[in-house]
Amino acid sequence: MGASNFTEGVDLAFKVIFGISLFFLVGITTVMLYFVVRYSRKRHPHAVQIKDNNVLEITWITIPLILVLLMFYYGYVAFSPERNVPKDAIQITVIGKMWVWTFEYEGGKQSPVLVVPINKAVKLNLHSDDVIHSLYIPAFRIKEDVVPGKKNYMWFIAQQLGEYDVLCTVYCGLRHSYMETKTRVVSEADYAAWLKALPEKSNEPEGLVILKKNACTGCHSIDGTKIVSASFKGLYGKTEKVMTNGTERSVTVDDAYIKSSVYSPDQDVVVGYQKGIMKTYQGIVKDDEMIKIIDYLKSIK
Ligand code: HEC
Ligand SMILES: [Cu+2]
Repeated sequence: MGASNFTEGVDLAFKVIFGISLFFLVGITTVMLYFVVRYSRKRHPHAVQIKDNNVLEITWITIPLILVLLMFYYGYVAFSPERNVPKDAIQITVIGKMWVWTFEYEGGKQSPVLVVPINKAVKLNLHSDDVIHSLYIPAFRIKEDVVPGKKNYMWFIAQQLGEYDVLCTVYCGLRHSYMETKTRVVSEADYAAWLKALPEKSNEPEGLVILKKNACTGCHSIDGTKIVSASFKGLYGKTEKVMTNGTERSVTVDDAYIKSSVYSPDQDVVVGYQKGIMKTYQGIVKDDEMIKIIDYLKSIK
C-alpha cells in the first residue's frame, strides 16, 4: 500500500508512460540500426519512392493514437481525484513565506511541521504571504503551487505511519533550498493528543514571534550563526562598519539604527553585504512591533 491514497495511481501512470517510452526507445533504435545496414548504399544503390500506402498510414495513425490516449487515461485517472476533496476532510491552512512553511490548525494553532492522522482525509488550503511557492510531498505524490492572492488546495489520505519530506519546488529566493519540513503521520489518538498539547499562542518572546512572522529569521539567525546576513545575537550595542552614500563610517547598533535598517535597509549597508537583499518593512512592521523587536534584540545581545 502506498504512503498516500494517490501513490499507486501516480506510480501506475508513471510506469505506463515509462513503459511506452522504453518501447519506442528500443523499437526506434532497432529499426534504425536495421535500416542502416539493410538500406546502405552498397546494398541498395537506388532509392525507391513509396507513395499512398494506406495500410502503413492507418497503422502509424492508429497505434500512436491508442498509446497517447492510454497515457492520457492513466494520467487522468490518477489526477482527477486529486481535485475532488471529500466533504469531511480535516482542514489545515498552509502558509508559505520566504522561507518557511507554517501549518495552521483549527483554532489558529500553528506548527512548523505537518502532523496528520492516518487514514483520514486531510485538505490543505494553500496560502502565500509573498511570492509563488510550491508545496510538494514526494512520498504522497502530490504537489501544488502556492500563489499569492489565489485560493489553491490539495488533499490526501495518509496510509502509512511515518515521517515524510515536505519541500518547496519553485525557486523563491536566496534560501529556497532550505524551505523544507516534515509531515508526520500518526495514529488518530496521537493526533488528538498532539493537537491538544500544541500551544494556543507561542510562549516565545513577543519580539521573536514578530521576527519569525516576518521571516526575518530566514536571513538573520538568533543563535550567532551567519545565514544570509549577520546574526541578531550580540548585534545590539555592537559597532558596525556601514556604507552610507558611498562612504564608510562606523555606527553603534542602537534603536534608531535598527529602525532605519528595517525601514530603509539600503541607506546604511553593512560592509561586506550587497544592497537590495533585504527589502523595506515600511508599513509591514508596525511601530509597536518595532519596539518589541528592539526589546528582544536587547535581550540577546
Ligand atoms: C532576504 C534576507 C533578509 C531578510 C528577510 C531580512 N534581512 Fe535584515 N539584513 C539583510 C542583509 C543582507 C543585511 C545587510 C545589508 C544591509 O545593511 O542592508 C541586513 C541588515 C539588517 C540589519 C543591520 C544589521 C547590522 O549588522 O548592522 C538589521 C537590524 C536587520 N537587517 C533587521 C532585520 C529585520 C528586523 C528583519 C525582519 C523584519 C530583517 N532584517 C529581514 C537581509 C535580510
Ligand atoms: Cu518557496
